[in-house]
This record gives sequence, C-alpha cells and structure tokens, in this order.
Amino acid sequence: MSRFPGVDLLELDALLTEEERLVRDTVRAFVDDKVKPIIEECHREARTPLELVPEMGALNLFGASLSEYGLPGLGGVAYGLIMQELERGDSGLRSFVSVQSSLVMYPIHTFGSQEQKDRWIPRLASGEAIGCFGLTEPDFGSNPGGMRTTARQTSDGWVLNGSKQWITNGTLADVAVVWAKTEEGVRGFLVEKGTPGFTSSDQHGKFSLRASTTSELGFHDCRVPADAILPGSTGLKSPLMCLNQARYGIAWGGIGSAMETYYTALEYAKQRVQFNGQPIACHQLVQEKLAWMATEISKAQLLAYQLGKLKDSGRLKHWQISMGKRNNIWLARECARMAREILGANGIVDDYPVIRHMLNIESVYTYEGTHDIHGLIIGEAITGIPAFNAPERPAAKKKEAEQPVAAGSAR
Ligand code: TGC
Ligand code: FAD
Repeated sequence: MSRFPGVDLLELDALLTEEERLVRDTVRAFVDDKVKPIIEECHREARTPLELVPEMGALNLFGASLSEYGLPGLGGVAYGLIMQELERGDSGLRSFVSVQSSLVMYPIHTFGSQEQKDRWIPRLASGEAIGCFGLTEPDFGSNPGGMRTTARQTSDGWVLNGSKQWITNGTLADVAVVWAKTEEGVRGFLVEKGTPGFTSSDQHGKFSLRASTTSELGFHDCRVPADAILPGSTGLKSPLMCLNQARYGIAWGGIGSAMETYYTALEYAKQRVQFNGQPIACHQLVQEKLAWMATEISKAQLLAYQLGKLKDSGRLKHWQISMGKRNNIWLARECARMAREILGANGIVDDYPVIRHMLNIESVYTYEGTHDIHGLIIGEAITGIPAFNAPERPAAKKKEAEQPVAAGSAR
C-alpha cells in the first residue's frame, strides 16, 4: 500500500513542532497500513472496525488531549492532526475517536467525581470500554434545549425516562453519557450497559458513515444510583462544552477527508487518458478544479492551525470553532464532489475512496451542529443578535373567502 505524501502547498509543515510531526506521521502510517486495507469492506458491510480499537488505544488516540491517568495531554495542533489523519481514513473512524475522547472521556474528566474518573478513564483510554453520548432526541436535534428526557430524583437515586436518537456507538457502548432534564436543569448521567430499563437498538438503512454504528437509546423507568450523576454538570452549557471539543477536532478532520479526495483526483487525472493521448490533467477545466481544491485545503489548514494556537493559549471561543467546523466540512464536501466528477464513472465505485468520503461527509455536515446552525452561531457572535428562534407565527386571520356564501348571491 503506497504511503500518502501529504498536501502542503504553503509549507505549513515548517510550523509544526517535532512532536506534532511525529504524532501526525504515526497516525498517518496507522491509517495507510491498518485502516485503508479494510475500510471499503467495512463500509460495504456497514460494520464498525472494532478490531482497530485496541491498537488505537495503544497509540494513545483516545483522550489524547487530556492529562492524568497516563494520558498524553497533547496540545491542540497535535490533537487536531490525529483527527485529520483518522478522517483521511474514514469519517466514521474519526467519529469513533471523537465520541470516545471529546464526548465521553472529556465530560467524565471535567464533570465527573473521582470515583467515576477512576472507574472509566483508564478503560476508555485503552479501548477496553466504549462510550457514547446521548444528547439528540427524535424531536430535538438542532435545539437540544427542548429535550424531553427527564431524570427524577428518588430517595436512593434517579429515574430516567425518554429516548435519544442518532447516537454514535449506542449499541456498542459500555457506558452512555446521557443528558436529561432535572428540576435544576439539564444534567449528565452515566448509564451503564445492562441497566434495567435502558435499551438500545441500531438504526439501519444509512448510506453515510456505514463504517460507524448509529443507534437509538430508550429509558423506561430506568433506575440509576445516586452516584450516576456527573456532579460537575450544570445546565445545557455542559453538553455544549463537550461539543466544543468535538467540533474542534472535526474542523481538522474535514481537512483529512478533503486531502484524500483531492489526492485521489490528482493522481487519477495524471494517469487517465482521453481524446488526445494526453492525461485529463492537461485540460484547463480539470486543472481549475484541482487548483480550487488545493487552495481551499491550504486555507483550511491555516484556519485549523490558528484555532489550535488559540486553543493552547486558552483564548479559543466557541464561535471560532464554529467557523472551523462550518468552513472545513463545507470544503470537504465540495472537494468530494469535484473529485467524483474528475473520476468520471470510477467516481461512483468503491475501488476508489471518493464516493465513500462523499457519502460520509453528508453526516458530518449535519452532526455536531448543522452547517446553518454554525452560521447562526457565528452570526450571533458578530451581530449580538441570536437568530435561532423564528418570531411567533401570528394567528391566522379568517379569510373572507372562507365565509359562507349568502344564498342567492351573485356567485
Ligand atoms: P443558549 O441559550 O444559547 O445557551 C445555553 C447555555 O450554554 C452556553 N453556551 C455554550 N457554552 C459552551 N459552549 C458553547 N458552544 C455554548 N453555546 C452556548 C450559553 O452561554 C448558555 O449559558 P448560561 O450560563 O447562560 O446557561 O442555548 P440554545 O438553547 O439557544 O441553543 C444554542 C445552540 C442552537 C447554538 C445549541 O443548542 C447548538 O449548538 N445546537 C446544535 C446541536 C448539536 O450540535 N448537537 C450535536 C449532538 S452530538 C453529535 O452530533 C455527535 S456526532 C458524532 C461525532 O462527533 O463524531
Ligand atoms: P434538525 O434540527 O431537524 O434540522 C433540519 C434542518 O433544519 C437542518 O438543515 C437545519 O440546519 C435546519 N434548521 C434547524 N433549526 C434551524 C434554525 N433555527 N434556523 C435555520 N435552520 C434551522 N447526536 C448525539 O447526541 N450523539 C451522537 O453520537 C450523534 N451521532 C450522530 C451520528 C450521525 C451519523 C448523525 C447523522 C447524527 C448524529 N447525531 C448525534 C445527531 C446530530 O447531532 C443531529 O442530527 C444534528 O444536531 C441535527 O439535528 P436533526 O437531524 O434533528 O436536524
């Protein structure tokens, strides 16, 4: 299997530290050697490549930006480069690591008790345990604040009722981080696999992220002990803090997906001959597409790098992350489409990675806040006006035409 040489038209490698390059190259080799040989088959079979989990654990890919428990505490750029390389392999694989790291280990690390951390962080870090994050509900996706799942306190614990939908790794998870409404607002709970009243089932028929498991969770008078609550979680702000971590990684992941489709299209265009005995790369229309992709990838790299620097200096704001997630996933989506065009009919078969990336990126465009929701988050930051809620619809006036027609009228 040939090694991916990278896409570095602005010589940004020179900005990376030795450690950052080492981390990137290690994950790059893992993806080339272990992920690429099996990923098309996983996509066809709609199967999560669980056989890769122990090695990802051994490579410290889970919770890589956290410290304690022997975790590496990597800086923002090194962490981002991990996400970039994983998503070059497959968005589903990056999702697996994002959920485990940002949406399960991060909330336990940040809001959990000492006992919760001791019980779960080491097992999640090694991949011995898998976690999931339940925020979205069937009727509440972009607006999680409207959630209906409740947690009622009893003399010896909590009773959860409700359902969650579109939950990555839901049926695989040993522990679910579940967000529910209590009398004092939204709080996080750790619900372990096998808890009576807790059910999970996979969602089928997906044409996107097929190498990832997506599930529904149900809570029917699900009783959890008093110490299942994440004691430091306080309101909707807590799950949104987790999303900041995941969205930051996704901003880097988009670059990986775009690099893979661009590089595939470039190599293809250099060898595919049509009309004049020359490769299609000699045509201006093809070159324009490749030039667009290369330029947008370079801009995305600069954006992600600056987000990393802001993160490490403690200045990164949530709306800046929205800029990165929104722009870099949009560009990955455009690159996938352009690459598919350049590959012609070969663009629709899985002999090449392009169609898989093109299908995958539709999920990434929607999850962790849709493209448009991130537009509104940026819009609120720059105007000071939140535009999430449309104004109340005025009560419809009874139209004259709806009045009964008087007998004997001209009609
Ligand atoms: P709003 O009233 O604006 O905010 C409630 C409280 O939260 C604070 N806040 C944030 N805090 C930290 N980070 C952020 N990004 C924050 N955004 C808001 C805010 O200051 C407030 O704090 P306080 O102290 O005043 O209470 O909330 P809202 O109900 O109006 O909603 C705002 C909105 C629409 C931006 C938010 O709900 C949103 O982001 N919606 C998108 C939902 C979403 O992204 N869901 C993702 C589910 S997980 C997933 O998709 C995993 S995919 C698998 C993978 O990652 O690979
Ligand atoms: P909706 O919120 O119904 O939005 C539909 C459309 O309306 C979108 O285009 C949206 O932009 C637009 N819209 C909505 N509100 C507004 C507004 N105010 N202004 C303008 N436009 C608006 N969730 C989890 O909690 N955990 C997970 O692990 C997880 N994994 C996922 C995995 C996959 C493969 C997918 C596809 C989703 C996953 N999700 C997960 C759910 C994901 O976060 C939601 O799908 C996402 O937040 C969007 O919600 P929705 O699908 O209900 O769309």
